[in-house]
Amino acid sequence: MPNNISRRSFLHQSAKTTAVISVAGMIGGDLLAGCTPAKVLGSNTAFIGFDQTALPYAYNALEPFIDAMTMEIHYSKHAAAYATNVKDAAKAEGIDMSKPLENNFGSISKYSAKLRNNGGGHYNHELFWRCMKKDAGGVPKSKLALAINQSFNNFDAFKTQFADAGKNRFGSGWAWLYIDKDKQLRIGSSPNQDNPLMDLSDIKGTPLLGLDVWEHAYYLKYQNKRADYINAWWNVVNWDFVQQRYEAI
Ligand code: MN3
Repeated sequence: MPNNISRRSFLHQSAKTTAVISVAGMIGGDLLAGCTPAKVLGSNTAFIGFDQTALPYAYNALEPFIDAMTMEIHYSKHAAAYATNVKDAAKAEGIDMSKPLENNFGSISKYSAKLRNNGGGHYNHELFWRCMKKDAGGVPKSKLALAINQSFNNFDAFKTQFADAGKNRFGSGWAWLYIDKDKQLRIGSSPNQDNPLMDLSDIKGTPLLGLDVWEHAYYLKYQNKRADYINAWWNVVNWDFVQQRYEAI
């Protein structure tokens, strides 16, 4: 314990941290009961741990829009490697892995590139898998639908702007629907495995919906046609999950 922190304030801080995590865990569990094994996902304050969680559906569940082989390689090779590597980096850099991974994103610029890239890679994919579902797509409902209409005029205009964020991301990265500090919905994109929670990100906020536009996410089926992949992806968007995240904020 650093000398300048008294035992009393340390204990107080620890208790506060524990309470926040418990509440977040309860919110996440409640929201997603029977929906996904990742109980810790759900609200903006709910956390993602350092271990890779089970994919909440079969590799072929998102066919024909995302093929089974792409899903298998993406989940069991690419995403699995991020999960392994983030733990290596966290161990080397003295990070407490019992705490939420995203706790580190606000100061990620102070850590190694290995932690940034693999921490982002792991977090983004854990979120991405849950942003998709078999027999999903359609349109958002309720408060999220109202907010999207308010922020982007209408759902079609939102889709166009979001798709453009993905199409125009040069090289590898992500498109995001996120909520900024003023609770406004925003669309943006980040390079590589960065995300809006990171202190060095150009866009800042809490991600609600993420789209992986790395070639490994679509190349086997769509080759160079990223726009076709994005167009097909709308058919598997799990709006219930996105809405739960939005309403939990
Ligand atoms: Mn990926």
